[in-house]
Amino acid sequence: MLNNRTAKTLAAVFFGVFIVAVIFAIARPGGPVTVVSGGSAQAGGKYQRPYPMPHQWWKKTDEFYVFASGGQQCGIYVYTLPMMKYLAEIPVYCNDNAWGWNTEDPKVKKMLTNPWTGQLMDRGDTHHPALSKTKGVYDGRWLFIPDKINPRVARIDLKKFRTEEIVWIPNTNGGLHGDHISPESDLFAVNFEHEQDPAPEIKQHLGVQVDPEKGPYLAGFAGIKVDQDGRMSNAWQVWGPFQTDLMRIGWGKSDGWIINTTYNSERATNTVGMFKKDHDYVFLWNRASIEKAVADRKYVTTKQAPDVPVVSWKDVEVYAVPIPLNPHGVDISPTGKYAMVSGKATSTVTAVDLEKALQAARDKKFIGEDNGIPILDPKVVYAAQMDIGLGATHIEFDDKGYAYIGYFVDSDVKKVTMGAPYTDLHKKEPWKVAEVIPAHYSVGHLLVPGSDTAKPYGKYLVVMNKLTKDTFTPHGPLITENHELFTIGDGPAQLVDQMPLGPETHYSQAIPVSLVKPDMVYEIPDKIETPRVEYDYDKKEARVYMGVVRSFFTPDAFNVPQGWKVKMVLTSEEEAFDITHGFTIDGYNVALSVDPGEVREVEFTADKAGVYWFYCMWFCSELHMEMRGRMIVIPESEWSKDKETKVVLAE
Ligand code: CUK
Ligand code: CUA
Ligand code: CA
Repeated sequence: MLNNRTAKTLAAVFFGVFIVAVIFAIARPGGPVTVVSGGSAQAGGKYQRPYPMPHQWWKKTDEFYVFASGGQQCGIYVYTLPMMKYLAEIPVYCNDNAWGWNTEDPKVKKMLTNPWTGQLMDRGDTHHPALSKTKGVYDGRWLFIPDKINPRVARIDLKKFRTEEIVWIPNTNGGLHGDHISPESDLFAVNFEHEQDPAPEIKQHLGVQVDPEKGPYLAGFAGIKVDQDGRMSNAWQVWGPFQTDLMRIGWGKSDGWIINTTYNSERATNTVGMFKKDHDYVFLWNRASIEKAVADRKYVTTKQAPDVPVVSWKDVEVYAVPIPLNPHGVDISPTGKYAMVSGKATSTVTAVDLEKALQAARDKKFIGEDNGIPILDPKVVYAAQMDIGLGATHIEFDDKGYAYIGYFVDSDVKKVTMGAPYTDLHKKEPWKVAEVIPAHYSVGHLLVPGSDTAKPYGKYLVVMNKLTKDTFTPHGPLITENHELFTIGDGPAQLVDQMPLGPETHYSQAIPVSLVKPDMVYEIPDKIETPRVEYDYDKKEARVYMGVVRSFFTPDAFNVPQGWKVKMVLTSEEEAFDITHGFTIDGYNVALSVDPGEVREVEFTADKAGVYWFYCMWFCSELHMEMRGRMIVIPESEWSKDKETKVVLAE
């Protein structure tokens, strides 16, 4: 046997040889493409980067876009799999200078303004993005994302990677949480996690009184109709005694059912109170029964929203399945048969057989009721209850009959076998741990591409850790998040990459690159506004129509009386892709991007007299620095009509 010292010397020699080999490889420019080994995957495996790096390597190697909610970042992060290349942010609920999305654009401002109070709400918290579907699988048209702070839902157009529309939800102050899209994308639904003392009309219709200080309060969820062209509108709300946390809209075996969890069946107002009962619920809501209640006019409307029907939980078909201690995630298996539910304060994860649950509901096999909601017998509807770890959070599914359960406390992912029909796929004993995958650290959501569809893609697992600790180089007390990529499928999961991503993603969805075909430029409108300045003395408004093209603003100077409103329409006449211009004015708190072919509006008040340069912020040509112009703000007492700017266009 080698003594310790010999072993160390041998190791040093080995390491030296390895280093020399690497240096040799690096020192051969123009040599054949090699793969530098030493990663965690199979040496020379496809997840390692080649050296020298061929141009477009990432583009040619990536298979999926990932859309990750940004949490307090307010929008969506976009990156790719398997190369983990951070590409973009899609701004939604906050001003975002980097991505040219600010509220001096009246369209952005309108979307972010509460229609009932008129208040601009440019703070947000995004949690659960949902990709649009056709026939239960992703179609690459839109991405939906609600705000948790304010009651609103955004739709992002995947042609432009931009927020296209925001619909505000009436009758609630905020606290929207879980959400999901129906298999044909005609209904988007979102849970009210935070209980409310709602409008008197709602309390009266429900026949429930609320003590504004002590509660118990009311909650429910909202249904949003999505048109063929994506346009959203409030369709209905269901209100009742219980808050609701996470949601899935079923498909396959659970088609037509909205499935959500409550962790506060106690209807308490503090943490201790929310743990009083040893169980809470998963609810099964029959979508058709809600629509029938609306059609039968069994609803009320409120002063705030006279056209949004509010239905009582008593007038719809709903069942409860007891789930131990404060469930959080509820996720549905690919055939729609199982709802897997995690309990935050229990070591169990429950698999509810939705087929059996719906049969038991038809047979009226109840073991009681809670606030009038019939309770199904766990003995009949549970497919399994697995006691396999601490702090279960969320669950994802692959294409081979496995479920992946994230654990916050255990800091790992348990890969488990599911029951029939999935036993045909994995051919193992069902509801057992097949593999424990360590995470760094404390798992929140996880992502397997296509997990919430009838046909998951499998192949990759991204673990979204809530804590990062010692993973990356230190950078102060507020620490980045960590998305960890594993390959899954044949053989044990392999950690192939880790990526820091800013605070704080909750859930992500991934779609094949081939299903998203973004436009790279805007279509230049048929009629381009002639550059000009119009002065409206009645409204005290100057309207500036400005052309934007390398490397000019036309007009490049305009006069405006002090105190007037300035409304600008900026038209990019660029047709070349990747030539974005910016528009900002010294001292005026105005900044936007103008993408190729894009028409952008800006509004502000010219409240300070003097000469103010505006300039382009995106480096667009070698004359980028020269791409600037002047706004001259003249005190009203010195203004006369002959100061009006006349734009003379060069022939
Ligand atoms: S919640 Cu954040 S990890 Cu909003 Cu989906 Cu569970
Ligand atoms: Cu246009 Cu820089
Ligand atoms: Ca509880």
